Amino acid sequence: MKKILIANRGEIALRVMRTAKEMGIKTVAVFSEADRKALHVRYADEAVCIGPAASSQSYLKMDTIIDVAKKLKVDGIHPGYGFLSENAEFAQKVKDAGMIFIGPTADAMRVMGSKLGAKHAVEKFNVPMVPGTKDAISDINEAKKVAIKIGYPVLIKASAGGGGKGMRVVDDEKDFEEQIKLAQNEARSAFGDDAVFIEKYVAAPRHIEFQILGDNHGNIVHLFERECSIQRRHQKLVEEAPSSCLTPEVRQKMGEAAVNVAKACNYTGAGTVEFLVDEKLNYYFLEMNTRLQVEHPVTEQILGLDLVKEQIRIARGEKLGYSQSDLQIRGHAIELRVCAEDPSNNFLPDIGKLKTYKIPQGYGVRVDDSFEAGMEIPIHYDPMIAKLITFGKDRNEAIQKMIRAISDYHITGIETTLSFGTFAMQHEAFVSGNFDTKFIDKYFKPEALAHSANYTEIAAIAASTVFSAKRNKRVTDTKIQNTEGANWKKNRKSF
Ligand code: MV4
Repeated sequence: MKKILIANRGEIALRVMRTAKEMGIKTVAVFSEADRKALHVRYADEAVCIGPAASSQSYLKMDTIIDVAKKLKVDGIHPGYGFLSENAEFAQKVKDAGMIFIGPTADAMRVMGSKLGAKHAVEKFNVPMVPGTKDAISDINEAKKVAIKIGYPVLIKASAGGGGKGMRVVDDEKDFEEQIKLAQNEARSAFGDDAVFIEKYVAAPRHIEFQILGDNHGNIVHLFERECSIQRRHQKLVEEAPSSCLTPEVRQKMGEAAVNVAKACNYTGAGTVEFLVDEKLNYYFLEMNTRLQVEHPVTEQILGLDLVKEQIRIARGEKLGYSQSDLQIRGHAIELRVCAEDPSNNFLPDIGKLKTYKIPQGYGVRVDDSFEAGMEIPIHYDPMIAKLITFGKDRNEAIQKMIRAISDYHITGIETTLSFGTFAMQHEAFVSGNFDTKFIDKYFKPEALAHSANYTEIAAIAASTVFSAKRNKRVTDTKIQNTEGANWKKNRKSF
């Protein structure tokens, strides 16, 4: 592979191009009229404008992108995440045009693109799933019987749905029929497919996903898990690897289940197997994402592997080159999504110009971004500005580094989720590892923000003072000093 086209924008386009460059592969950027001055355009060896700002007229134009790729004699296309990354038709078109789609086969994408299809595919592979209906609901009375058997509350899901779209909780049999009908209508208009099914509703689960790699020679490994329980409206805000709640035994079992899911669809490339985990550490396979995910850097940091490099190597037909027993977790990594959203105002998207933009540096800090001071946040796309990733020898070190890195990150001109990051890193539930997908609903109030921002400053002072005062003896990393303002103030005075 000598030249690849990146069918994406923003930080992920840049991130893919950096690895390509290291591998001696030339890069082609595509961009919309809104992205003329974007960094991914400047970084690429060649760049082609493919249409107006709206994604539907640029980044989603399959044939336009493939035409550009053919004209520029590209060998492969990397789809990044979002846009066309999980579109089986696009993967097929790339292949039919004689190029390599850097991702799974169109078949694997098709199977896993349907939640019911995925359940059927893994049926014979000993993978735990939430109790529910196996097929699309066609007979309401049959479905009612299943609902009674599994017990209310039940959750209605759309087979073609994603990101929580089209889900409905039903608490009582009297609402069942009406909710099914509403869900079917909603699914038909949103996804063009009215197949819905029901599952037992797992209240306050944790979201834990396993990274998978499969080559074209039948080898499949997992790269352990990421926990993404801190979400809002199905948007992840904080992710980490490994999870703070799994035991080595459960981790091993889940890893085996994840590999089985990948085997069930002859998976090749990088993929993610998503599980729900309840408070007793029961785990249930939910779905498989057939793309590189936003949060992949935390896995890279704890394994010392470049996942884009692995994707390209696999796409070139190379063997994995390691087996499961060669892979080991080293350290702990946390990612915070830095989004142009105002946490003090319901996380409403904020628009404007980045007046100041200075990123944190230092050992154990990584920033994947695509902005510079003076740039405007385009309103047409995802509001994510950057991903701030920290890694340390253990979870506490990664948390401390995150608190420090956030306080070293200077953004003015727009509101961001940085302040929420400080809140989360200092919250007792997060620090102790005793949290779930209801973290924000349960604990977050805008009033907590100003408060924790002050703590950040104090934390930085306290940590550095302790460090030098004790002649390089670490005294801060046994316990994160984050819970009580009073303690912080005491510490500060004593320095
Ligand atoms: C569930 C669930 C509870 N019980 N399924 C949301 C997105 C989709 N990928 C699956 N989702 C859920 N499925 C059962 N049977 C709760 C959720 C859910 C959720 C899952 C992961 C992370 C955050 C979430 C927030 C709300 C609901």
